[in-house]
Amino acid sequence: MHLGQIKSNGVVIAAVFEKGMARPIPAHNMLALIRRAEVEKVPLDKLANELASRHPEELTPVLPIHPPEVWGCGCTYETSAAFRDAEHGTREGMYAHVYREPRPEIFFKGTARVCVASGKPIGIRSDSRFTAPEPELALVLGTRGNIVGYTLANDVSAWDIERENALYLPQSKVYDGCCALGPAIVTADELPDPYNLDMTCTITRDGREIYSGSISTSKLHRRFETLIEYLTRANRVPCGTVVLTGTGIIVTAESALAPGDIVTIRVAEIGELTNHAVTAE
Ligand code: DO4
Ligand code: MG
Repeated sequence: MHLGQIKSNGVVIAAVFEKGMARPIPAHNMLALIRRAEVEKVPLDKLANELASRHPEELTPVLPIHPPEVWGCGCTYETSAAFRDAEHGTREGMYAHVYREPRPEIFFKGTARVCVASGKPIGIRSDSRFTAPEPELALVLGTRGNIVGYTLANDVSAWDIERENALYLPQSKVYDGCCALGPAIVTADELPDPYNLDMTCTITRDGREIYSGSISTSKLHRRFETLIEYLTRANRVPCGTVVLTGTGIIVTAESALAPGDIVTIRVAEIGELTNHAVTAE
């Protein structure tokens, strides 16, 4: 089932999305819906179906969830680790170490404040010369760190600031419009093999495609359970936390984001996350 949120009389509520139409779920936003499914111990899709209106409407999806916390995982694909080490001029540096060692890289990406829906602008820091999209599969967690659904994410990052010094990572990762999520959350039951998804990413500038790349999640070097286990060690993340599982698509320097660029991330089973870039002052 594809779940998300819509705006009804100015209030954000959850909805079931089917064939381009939405069936609103009154009096629940996505977080409340997930929490209720957990408390009542019923599958999320079953509860959503019971509570949703029987009358599909043409409504624009907004952010599929307002996550209390978003965490990012890094160097989970060989392409990401190798690119970042090359940037630092070392053949096998700290990124390869993290790729190889049992403990994964996990960083705080922000809260709902920095998240934007499909169709809304993603940010380019005004003090960055090389901001890149990072197309990633994202996990939506329940109260016990269980995966309740999957969505797409763009972990937009200022790679030049990260490259200057590793201690600048939080500044390269966290700022206005740095995290796009959507278009919808696909419930876990509907995605039996999340390690076999084909993801593509394009960047379009002035109507011309300037970058196109793809990756399969089969190339992911970590299991989701491992990422969640490390994330939740001595760290009880709240229900509705979103975990970005890392990028396998590394864009070229020529396609460093410029204002007006359109980034589109696609996974057939989930949908299309499209955002245009603007300068974040
Ligand atoms: O170490 C830097 C961040 C890595 C990252 O975000 C990724 O691999 O997706
Ligand atoms: Mg990333």
